[in-house]
Amino acid sequence: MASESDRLLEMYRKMVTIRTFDQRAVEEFHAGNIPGVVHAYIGEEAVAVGVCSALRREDRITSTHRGHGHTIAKGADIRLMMSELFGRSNGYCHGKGGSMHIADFSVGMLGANGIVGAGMPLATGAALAAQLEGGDRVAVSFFGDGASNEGAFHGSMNLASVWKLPVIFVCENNGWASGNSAAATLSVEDVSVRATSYNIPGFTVDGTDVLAVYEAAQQAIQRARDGQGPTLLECKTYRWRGHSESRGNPPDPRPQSEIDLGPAHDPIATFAAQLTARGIATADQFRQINDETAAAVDEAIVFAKASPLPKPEDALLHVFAP
Ligand SMILES: Cc1ncc(C[n+]2csc(CCOP(=O)(O)OP(=O)(O)O)c2C)c(N)n1
Repeated sequence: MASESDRLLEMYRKMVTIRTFDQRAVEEFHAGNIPGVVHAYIGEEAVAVGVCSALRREDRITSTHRGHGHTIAKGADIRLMMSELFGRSNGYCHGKGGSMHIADFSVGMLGANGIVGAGMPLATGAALAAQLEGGDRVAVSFFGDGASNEGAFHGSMNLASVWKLPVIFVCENNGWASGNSAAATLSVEDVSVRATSYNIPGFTVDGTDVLAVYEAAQQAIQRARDGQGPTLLECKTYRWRGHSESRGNPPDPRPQSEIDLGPAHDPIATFAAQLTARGIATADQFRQINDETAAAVDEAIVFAKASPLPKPEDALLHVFAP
């Protein structure tokens, strides 16, 4: 079994992998090498890694349009992810899905999703499946503050509560839904208070502190495994980039002072400081992990670029279920 230090350093490595993957994806997108759209997860790494580190491989998650972080945290292969972003036939969806349609059932990642809020009923269904299967698997749904205003959020939470389903609803509250601020569009300050309406526990944690997220997730997961039903866990976080990297977007409406809050609450720097204070790692060890991660992401890009594009005659292949 891995030691406590190994486990924490693995969490650090995952966070750096997500950061580096998305920084490089943003660069490649603006160089014109990635078609479609990319929603960067930069700044939100502690949420995906805090929650997924408390899960087992066989637990299931559903993700969002901003899904690279969840997918990496759950253990997907970054080479196949990068190939999918580049639209190559070696990608997770044979290059036909792109950034917002990556799934890897082998690690319990049921899919990113271009439809805001659509992952919540899917995770609720996965939790129902887990309940029917017996055992103690759980499901997690990641979604944004904007999605918590959707009907899918309320329907899923209600049913999950009534049937005591083993699902954890993880709201990544980055304060914005595309160009709309949470302040202008949410009826509440903390999304977690909405749990009261569904008679389930709701918590708000600092989503830039991976250990705080991990501990809260662990409690919610244990509750679900014990058959006590769902939890709503809100993680307050910051989105460093604009809503998406798509070309021709309107300018970011956020004031610069607000954009600056992200790097001022850098979850990776925070975690590195915590690990250093606990004597778990030195600057050299962090540097080594950062270098190894950069090399792995570079290699994923080389792999993607060397992979073939899908053939026109295969356009209808893998599109319909057999
Ligand atoms: C059902 C639906 N409505 C609207 C959109 C357009 N849209 C894409 S992302 C987004 C904002 C989502 O905000 P949030 O849920 O807070 O997630 P974040 O982007 O902040 O991670 C919107 C409105 C969509 N894709 N699907």
